[in-house]
Amino acid sequence: MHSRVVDVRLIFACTVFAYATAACGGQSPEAAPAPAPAPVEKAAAPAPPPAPAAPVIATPDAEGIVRLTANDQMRFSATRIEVKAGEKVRIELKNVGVLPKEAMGHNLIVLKPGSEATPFAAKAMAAKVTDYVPADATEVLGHTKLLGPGESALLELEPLTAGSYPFLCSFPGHVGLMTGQIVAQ
Ligand SMILES: [Cu+2]
Repeated sequence: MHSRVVDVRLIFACTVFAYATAACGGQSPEAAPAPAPAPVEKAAAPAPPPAPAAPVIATPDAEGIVRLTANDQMRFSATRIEVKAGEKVRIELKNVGVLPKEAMGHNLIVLKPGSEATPFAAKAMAAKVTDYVPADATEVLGHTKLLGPGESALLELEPLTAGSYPFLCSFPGHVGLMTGQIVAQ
């Protein structure tokens, strides 16, 4: 017991000396190994950015209608709508939110293949009187009116040729979250 205390004191003294001169054990300061860095308390890793969500797919129901909803969280219920090429497309959009239309209205606009939803939405912001659908937009294949809470509308499109057709809600600020693709195949 006694010798252990002495040992501890010796080690302590040597450690203090080592810090003071870096020469404990007769090594020159240059030869002293760098003290191992104190273990750093690992900070909680920041949450990884959310992975791109897998598309939620919607297809026509038994009546041949794709049922899509939009909510107060600025989300469509599907981000990918799969239809058969060469068949008429019917998509029902229902606004299932409760917020007023002026604050959280939704529409469904389908664009021609190759069109970009974001620049379209930027143009559409100025078209409030026409429910955020610019009258002169040539890339629009079809659209619903702007829907308030509890409202729904049916959008019918002529048969699509195989391809990918962007869709979006053009209410100001919604395009970042409310876009998707209609895939005809
Ligand atoms: Cu919207």
